[in-house]
Amino acid sequence: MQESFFDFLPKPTVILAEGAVLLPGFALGLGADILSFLNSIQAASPFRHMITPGGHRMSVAMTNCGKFGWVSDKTGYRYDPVDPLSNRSWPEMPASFLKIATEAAVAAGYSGFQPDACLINRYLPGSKLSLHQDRNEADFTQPIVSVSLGLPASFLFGGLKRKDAVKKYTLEHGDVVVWGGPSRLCYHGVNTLKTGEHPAFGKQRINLTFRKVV
Ligand code: MD3
Ligand code: FE
Repeated sequence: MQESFFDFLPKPTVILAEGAVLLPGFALGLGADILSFLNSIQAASPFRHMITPGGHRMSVAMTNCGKFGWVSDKTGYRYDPVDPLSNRSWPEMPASFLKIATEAAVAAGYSGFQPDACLINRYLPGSKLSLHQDRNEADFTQPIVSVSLGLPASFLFGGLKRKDAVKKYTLEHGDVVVWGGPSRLCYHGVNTLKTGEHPAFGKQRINLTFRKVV
């Protein structure tokens, strides 16, 4: 791809909506670290396609690290301290994951964010995530921090009602978004991932979402 003079300038923070702060490239330094931790995490708790309460198999593959993991099956959604595939605790949250999440929260104005769950989503070309709200957590005054790696995605960001208009944003490798305040319960989703090749992550997109569950 063509390089330009401007590639060397840091991209400024973008306020997507009240409480939703995009920090472009905030996690760029973490790419290699994340790839090696992903290998050890998925050795203990492999990526799997969860089943929604409606009986559909999700196209996004998921695993977790941290004290709690997000799980879906025919009985519903929940945060579980045990991986149902291994019947063991989820892999520990790496210190570098925790550090980037808390530093991003501080940069967006949320001090004291102590995530106890990290959901790891893997998108291959063709994967998508339908419009939804994240409301299985106990305290909605706590933000969610998301880290995007690998192939870019077209992200959909709506309002507090499912039928509200959605805006599209491209989330690129290294981008971090902090979703708090009035944006915490907004509907959101990810359009079908397009084929591509990322130099470090190959034909996939990885998204980490850090949450305070209890
Ligand atoms: C806006 N993940 O795991 S990250 C999810 O790219 C999820 O994998 C998407 O939605 C992904 O639940 C989107 C951006 C995101 C995460 C949480 C939010 C946006 C949010 C919570 C509230 C509002
Ligand atoms: Fe979500």
